[in-house]
Amino acid sequence: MLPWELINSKLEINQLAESARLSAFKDNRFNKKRDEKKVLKEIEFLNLKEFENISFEETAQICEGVELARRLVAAPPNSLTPQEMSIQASQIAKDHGLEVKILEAKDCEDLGMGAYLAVAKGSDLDPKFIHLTLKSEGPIKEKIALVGKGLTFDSGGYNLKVGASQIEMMKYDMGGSAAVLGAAKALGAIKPKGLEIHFIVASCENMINGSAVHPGDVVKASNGKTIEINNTDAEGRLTLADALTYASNLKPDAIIDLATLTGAIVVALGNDVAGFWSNNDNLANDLKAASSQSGEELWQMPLQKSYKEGLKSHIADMKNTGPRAGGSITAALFLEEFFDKEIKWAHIDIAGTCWTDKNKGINPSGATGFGVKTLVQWIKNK
Ligand code: TOD
Ligand code: ZN
Ligand code: ZN
Repeated sequence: MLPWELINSKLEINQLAESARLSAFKDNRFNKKRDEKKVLKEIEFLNLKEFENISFEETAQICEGVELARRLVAAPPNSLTPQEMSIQASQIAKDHGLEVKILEAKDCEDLGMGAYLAVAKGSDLDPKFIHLTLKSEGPIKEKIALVGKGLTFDSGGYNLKVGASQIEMMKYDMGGSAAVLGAAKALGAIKPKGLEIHFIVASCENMINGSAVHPGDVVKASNGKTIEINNTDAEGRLTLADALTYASNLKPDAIIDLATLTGAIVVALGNDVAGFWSNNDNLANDLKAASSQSGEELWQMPLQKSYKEGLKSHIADMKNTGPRAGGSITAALFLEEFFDKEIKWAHIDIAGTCWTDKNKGINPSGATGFGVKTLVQWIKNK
């Protein structure tokens, strides 16, 4: 029995329920225990007489979003392909009444998405550009775009991941899109008022074949800027360049992108804290508030303008990789080139927090579902 004098609000009881449910999460889809029926069925709170009629519905809806994100990240790359990601997104749309638009390679070509398609062409699997829209009933007071990096596998391309770079882990390189799709599921169920929310994922693989992009190639993104690809393993920002341009063209009030973008942020902040950057103090403060409520830890990093020097190219408008020093910051500065300046923006690098080898009550697969709870809380706080 818990000392109930510690629990003095419906919020804390819901937080307790959420922790219990997410700690009991199991994912045995890919092993012989797949038919095991030992799953948590019910949590009963006793002697809560002073708290009558508490609803756990919203907590359950948020947990479903986190659990979906975990399943997406944990799924092997031969299972969660761009095609499968688009099918999962369409299912969310169907279940919760969201609009769904899946752009094929040709549609992306017509939009001039030369950066995204340069990454995608190294794979024999078709890319799928996913756009879900949740529109509340009644007057819309704010339009938001949530963008997730959706590399279902990142080999590094011709700048192949070798040595200790954990290529075998790179099924997780769509953790940002898992957070966005998990949030789409949760918010599709919660149905917040007065908001139009766009969920955008430029999904593809980063692979090597006869058509794969060469280190040194110059490509043009859909906002007309040219990029010299001096490192094919910095592919996430190339896909995000076109995804952010697409989001910007929707003229949202705010854009948040989430990506497993750089190892540099893992070196800087580790596996318990994600780094974020923003061009707007109000948005930054709102994100910090949502993070302290969700329990998902964020730390604000600088948009150090002097580091833009490192992205200068002799041949194109910019290059996609700067010096190793400050690598997570130059990645954020690169992204800032791909949306209209007056749009409030935040970038969250979850390369460290999207996966854990510490079995902190999280299912043995290690996928955390990081980002869903903070995105949902940020929206709920509006
Ligand atoms: C980088 C710009 C992107 C790449 C990232 C990725 C690194 C890896 C682990 C620290 C490196 O030095 O190889 C770094 C630093 C720990 N690599 C990265 O950060 C090429 O992992 O592939 N993004 O798509
Ligand atoms: Zn990469
Ligand atoms: Zn990547």
